Amino acid sequence: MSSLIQQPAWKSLEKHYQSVKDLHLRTMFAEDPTRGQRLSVEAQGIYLDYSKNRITGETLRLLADLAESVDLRGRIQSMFRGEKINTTEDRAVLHTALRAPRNTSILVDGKNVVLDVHAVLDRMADFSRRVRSGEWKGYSGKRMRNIINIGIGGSDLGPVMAYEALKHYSDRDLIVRFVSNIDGTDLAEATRDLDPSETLFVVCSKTFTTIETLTNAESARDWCLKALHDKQAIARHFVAVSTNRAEVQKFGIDPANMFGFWDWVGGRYSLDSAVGLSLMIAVGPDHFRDMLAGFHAMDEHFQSAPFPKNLPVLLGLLGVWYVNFFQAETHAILPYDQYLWRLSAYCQQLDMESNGKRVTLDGTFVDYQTGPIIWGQPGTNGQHAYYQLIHQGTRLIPCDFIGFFRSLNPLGHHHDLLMANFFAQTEALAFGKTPEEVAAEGIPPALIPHRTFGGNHPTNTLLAEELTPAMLGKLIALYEHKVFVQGTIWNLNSFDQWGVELGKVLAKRIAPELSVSGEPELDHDSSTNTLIRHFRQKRRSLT
Ligand code: G6Q
Repeated sequence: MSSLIQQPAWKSLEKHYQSVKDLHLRTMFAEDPTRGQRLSVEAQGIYLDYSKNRITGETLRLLADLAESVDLRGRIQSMFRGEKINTTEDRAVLHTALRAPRNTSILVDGKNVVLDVHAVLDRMADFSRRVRSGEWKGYSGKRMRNIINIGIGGSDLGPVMAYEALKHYSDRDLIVRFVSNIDGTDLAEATRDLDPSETLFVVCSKTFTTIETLTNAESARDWCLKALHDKQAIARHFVAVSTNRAEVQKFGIDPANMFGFWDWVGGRYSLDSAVGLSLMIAVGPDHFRDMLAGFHAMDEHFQSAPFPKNLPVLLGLLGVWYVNFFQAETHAILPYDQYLWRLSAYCQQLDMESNGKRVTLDGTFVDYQTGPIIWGQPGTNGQHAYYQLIHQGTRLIPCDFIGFFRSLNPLGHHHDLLMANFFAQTEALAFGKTPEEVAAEGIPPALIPHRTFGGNHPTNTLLAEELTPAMLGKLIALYEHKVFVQGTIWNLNSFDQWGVELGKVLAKRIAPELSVSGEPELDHDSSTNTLIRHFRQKRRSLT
């Protein structure tokens, strides 16, 4: 048995669960008219209402005990101090240093990394200004009008999510696109209407060995050379973001046009490093720095706020309550803001790649559930699709609702209607509609079960003033730290990703076996062998 489930706090939670699992939010709200105010907290401009969770004061107290029993405080300090808490890769975990103010000092192997961080940020800012002003010219002397980020996973999801989120603040004269999929369609569609002489590629890869990114970058280089006819053009149309100088050079990108970062930045935690270069070009260095300040403000809150008022700790512990005691399989993130339409996909990687693990830091198998499946779409679209299952399906799906007081695009009464839906959904999810209430509406008896809503579906409501760059930084840091809290409780290394590494190796073996010319020997299982042969045969007949 693992030490986690033997903790007195865990055992107390198990016992406590039995006594609260059937309590209904309807009853809890009826018994305590102040619950809505009491179970809420405001910090860093974010108002979190967590009263519509299936918890009592005792639940919160026991969850806080659990956090203390795994030394969450100590782990937070270890991360911020730059200790090598990514033990399987023997690395520090210091994405928080990427947003540390210039005058601070964080040492890794005796070196103040904050100086390096700001040196790169200054170079990025200078380059972004030159591109935005037209001072940076393409090979034929034209200014850059198109920016294409080539990257995948952590080198794509962060920049694309943040670019979409901050589009309102971006230079609308620039076309900014993101290519990630090795499917040629992605690059073909991204470039088909663009002029190579006005296009800048930002090739983003921590390792600079990722097959999708390098293949896309090579094809992008061919596309450029076909129009510009001179290898010298590459230096004006390609820049790299990477930790691997040698590979960048081998690809043909001038190291003077490379923006570095460090092995203590995980891919999915790298948006605020040079990986955010295309975002910085789009929104400008000032907005980018505002975003970093937002990240940093949340970092400080996470480090210093007492647990009962600590946003990432609260969200993390509530998540553990549902995953481990209610056995919830998934968690939905539902932003009611069109600009945040990629946030759920971003959080999906952040959470599932970090805590999708079944082995603890000590190398033993867990005997409890770990990271949930993260999913979602922006409201109100989801309401016309999958909310049905959340309301009336058989599963318990905790949800985070994220909304803003003010819209960046005030248009008639759109925003009030959006937010009316926002509030109505969490209300309906919590309280449902009883058979008696349905009957009172004059619904025929046969339809009453169909029209009844059980309610008791837990939600968190997060509200902020407006989607600014700083607020985006705060929201992302909030979810980063929530994931850390949960990884700490589950005793996981949230910062490696061996499952992703596996994928990078597997395809390399099969790629040569698909060769059109020969009939390479196959040594897989009978299903894979047959599929490959079938593919080769069909493809040959189609060429
Ligand atoms: C993120 C993962 C993974 C990674 C991509 C791209 O935490 O490690 O999503 O970001 O595989 O890797 P490169 O940046 O090295 O190309």
